[in-house]
Amino acid sequence: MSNNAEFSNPPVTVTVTGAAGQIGYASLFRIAHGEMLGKNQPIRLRLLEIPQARQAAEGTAMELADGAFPLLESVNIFDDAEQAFEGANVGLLIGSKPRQKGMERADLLEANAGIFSVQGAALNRGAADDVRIVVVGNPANTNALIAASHAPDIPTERFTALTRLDHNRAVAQLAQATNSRVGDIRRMTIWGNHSATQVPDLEFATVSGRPAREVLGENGLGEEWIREDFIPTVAQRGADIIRVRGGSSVASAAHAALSHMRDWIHGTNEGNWTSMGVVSDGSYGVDEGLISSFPVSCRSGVCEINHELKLTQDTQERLNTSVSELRDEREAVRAKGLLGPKA
Ligand code: NAX
Repeated sequence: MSNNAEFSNPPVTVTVTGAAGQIGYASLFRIAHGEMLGKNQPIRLRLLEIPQARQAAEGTAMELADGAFPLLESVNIFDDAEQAFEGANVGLLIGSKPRQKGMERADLLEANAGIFSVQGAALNRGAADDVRIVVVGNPANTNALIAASHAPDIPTERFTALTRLDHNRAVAQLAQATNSRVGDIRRMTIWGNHSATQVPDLEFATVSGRPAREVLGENGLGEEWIREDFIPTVAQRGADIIRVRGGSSVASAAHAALSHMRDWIHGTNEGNWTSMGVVSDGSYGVDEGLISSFPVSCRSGVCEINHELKLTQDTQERLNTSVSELRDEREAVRAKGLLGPKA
């Protein structure tokens, strides 16, 4: 597709599932433009779709060709997970079954377990040794857990779930409340599940280097704003977007997924961190092995949970509730025999 003689890095293979969907469409052109892996990083795209949506993915590939992206070496389309993940260095697992009317959460879990178990096994078989995976498709945390459980040869740390959109929403809310710029906000945290039980936490956040609580206080905002406004606004933002926009979050979700992967590979800024759903090591009362959102710092391609924080009692109680939901999700899929050998 392009002559990459001018780029010195060897190409990276990026597999995107749900490529013909909304978030896929909002992601692919930016990936091809180097906004995820950098402006010097040639990319080979492998797109996975279900057979019915293959043609739409082919249309997207035509548009990608028309973008004449210098970094884009090739685009291949598959409806078979094993082929799609062959040689993958990066996996964006966006495609999933949406919740339909009358569907219980357990049904949704089961429907998606079918998808993510197959994809986990396919990753295990064919992905590159350095593969890094972010699961966007909901229920993202448990889908990531299912995929990881079917990939015994891939370290569980390489399977992550997207909570960066929640993180970004929290940063935006704090910036707005303190009349500051988003770039002035650091150390925001999302704990727990990517669901209504998530725990947005600004306890450690700073605004231009000052404690967020102090700056909020100067703006006449305190505990009540945090409990009644900040936390529910962030946790219910997805539903609010649907109500106002008439459709779910798309471009902001794509942006979050790209930022998640960029920070993982290129690192978080010194003195700052981000939020990611990563496998728990038992910290903060989160059962070992669950995929939960934590504050993580990334360096040299490795993200680590920050262990030094002292949670308020309220945050810990909220996190316990979210963990209990994650535990229930894991048990629901385990009971159906949908967890793989590594669970
Ligand atoms: P769309 O319905 O537009 O696209 C999903 C695509 O996935 C469809 O093209 C479908 O054909 C494909 N697909 C289904 N099963 C597949 C399979 N087995 N293999 C490959 N592709 C498959 O949904 P979209 O708006 O793009 O959202 C995608 C997912 O992201 C949903 O599960 C959604 O709930 C989730 N979200 C997660 C967010 C997060 O922060 N973690 C936020 C945004 C979003 O709600």
